[in-house]
Amino acid sequence: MDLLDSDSIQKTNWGSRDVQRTIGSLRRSPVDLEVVIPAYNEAERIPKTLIQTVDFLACHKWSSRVVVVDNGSVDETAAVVRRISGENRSMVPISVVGCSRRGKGAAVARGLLSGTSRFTGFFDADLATPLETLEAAMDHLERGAAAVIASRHAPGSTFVQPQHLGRRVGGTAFRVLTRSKVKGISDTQCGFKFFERDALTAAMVQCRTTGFAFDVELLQWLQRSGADIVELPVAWTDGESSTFRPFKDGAASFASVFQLQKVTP
Ligand SMILES: Nc1nc2c(ncn2[C@@H]2O[C@H](COP(=O)(O)OP(=O)(O)O)[C@@H](O)[C@H]2O)c(=O)[nH]1
Ligand SMILES: [Mg+2]
Repeated sequence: MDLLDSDSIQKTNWGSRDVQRTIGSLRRSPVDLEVVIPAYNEAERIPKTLIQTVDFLACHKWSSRVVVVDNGSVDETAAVVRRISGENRSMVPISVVGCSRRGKGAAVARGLLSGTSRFTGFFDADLATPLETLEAAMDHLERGAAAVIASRHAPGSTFVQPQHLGRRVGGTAFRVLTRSKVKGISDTQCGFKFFERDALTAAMVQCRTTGFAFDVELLQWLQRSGADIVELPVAWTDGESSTFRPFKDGAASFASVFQLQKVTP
């Protein structure tokens, strides 16, 4: 299933005939919206997430599909998703794809770039951002926005369940660091972002960040292309368990942003 990994995505000449043929063979049946869920050791919480997501999507006018991207899970994430996909009788299909590169950013890039729907985006497996946010997001996209991102720090946003103190302090420092890189955006890291495909592809193929900080680089490239990014305030609930390791992933995220400053001054 994993015919195109993120390494290839980053080094690829997207215009070449061979690549276009490969992409053609990867295409899933056409839908209006593909929802990507990156999943790392999510065997426990993904069943509920998938059921709630397809039930929600099935009630809307847009045709849609859910694409779970699993890379590096050591639990049964992929097997659990395949089982639920097989049992799924909804109009909204569920696919699972792999990705040979590690990291949330690599997984999201893999999921987003392997589709063809007019609109696409991702959210985290813990559904920390309410699913209903997608209605407002699609509304903006259908009216011409290039990207719609959920925000925990835009005016009007609330915390139903806040993160613990350590994450809040780290998050504040990260926001200060990224403020000059992504202008006018109050929260680059909320795990809920949706896009118009052409705008997304042009920005995403430039991205090199594979870890948790990939959003910063993606938003930066979108802004450079003049894309209209809408920030939506949300009522956010911190997930019970997080795959984010504060020291390892935190340090890597800060390092990625410093690196970004060097590469794209
Ligand atoms: N495929 C993939 N998904 C990841 C990876 N790291 C994190 N994720 C997913 O990214 C999302 C991050 O959400 P979460 O664990 O709640 O992190 P937090 O909200 O930052 O605390 C979840 O859906 C994770 O399963 C990874 O290396 N690969
Ligand atoms: Mg979370």
